[in-house]
Amino acid sequence: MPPQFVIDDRTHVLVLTGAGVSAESGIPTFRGSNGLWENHPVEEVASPEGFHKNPMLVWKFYSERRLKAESCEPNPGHYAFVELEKKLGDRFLLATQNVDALHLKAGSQRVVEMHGNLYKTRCSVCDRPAFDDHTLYVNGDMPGCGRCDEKGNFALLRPHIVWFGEMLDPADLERIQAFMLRGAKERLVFVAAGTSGNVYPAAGLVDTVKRLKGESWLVNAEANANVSSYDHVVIGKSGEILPGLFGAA
Ligand code: BJW
Repeated sequence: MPPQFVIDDRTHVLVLTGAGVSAESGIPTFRGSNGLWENHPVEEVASPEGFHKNPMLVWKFYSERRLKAESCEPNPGHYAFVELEKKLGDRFLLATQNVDALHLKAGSQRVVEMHGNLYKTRCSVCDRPAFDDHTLYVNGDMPGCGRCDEKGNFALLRPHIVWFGEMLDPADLERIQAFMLRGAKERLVFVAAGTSGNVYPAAGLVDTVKRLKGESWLVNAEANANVSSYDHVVIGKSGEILPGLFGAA
């Protein structure tokens, strides 16, 4: 019998996903062999300093990822969370570190994109809201804001991505926190899948769940950096494990 946890009408499930969940859809992960960071130094393409130094390189990196992700489809791991949400409704929240939007494409609704969205762009200077954008910026002309330009200053558009050293949206963190506090009043279950457990604050969620006396599960291809923090660990591919993980009471 594969591992399974039972859902009853008091169960609240907070999911955290990482790049491993999209690996079976054909999207490369970050760390490890063939990971994105192997050929693209993280400080050059995923930091504010890297963008300031060479915006063209950063836009090329994200444009290539836009192109790649657009041709990818959700896999059974993504759909397992869609089914779980149908059962739980408001007692479900999916926090993803992934920017590929595949959870949304699969049909998940209660989604927090902690690290942004590949298909959104915002101004690097002013506070105009992020907007939908599938453009591939590869031809050398860097995109300008348009609004800042009106005031005579050229301001670069940038990917709507949370880079290292940048703050996550406080509203996203508050939404996750509020969900955990509400869930802990009944039964809080935390399921992390396909993440190396290296990047904070996402990697710290399991510790918060523990403090709130919740139960935690890790589904990952290998023992990750914070594996010892979890109550239950299932080693394997998320697209194979997740569809059978959630059983009804
Ligand atoms: C499979 C599989 C299959 C494969 N099935 N599994 C506390 C302590 C120390 C440092 C910090 C701290 N708090 C904050 C920091 C600083 C920093 C940080 O965490 N640094 C660490 C690296 C040490 N964090 C930040 O800067 C964050 N900002 C912040 O906290 O602001 C306040 C602050 C600032 C500065 C100091 C202190 C406070 C922002 C983090 C932004 C991360 N951004 C990135 C790139 C942008 C997104 C993008 O371009 O796509 O987000 S980094 C990259 O890593 C990306 C990912 O979302 C993120 C996590 O990676 P993930 O998803 O875990 O992927 P992998 O590749 O690492 O792992 C995949 C796993 O899947 C592997 O284990 C495989 O085995 C597995 N797998 N196939 C199941 N089929």
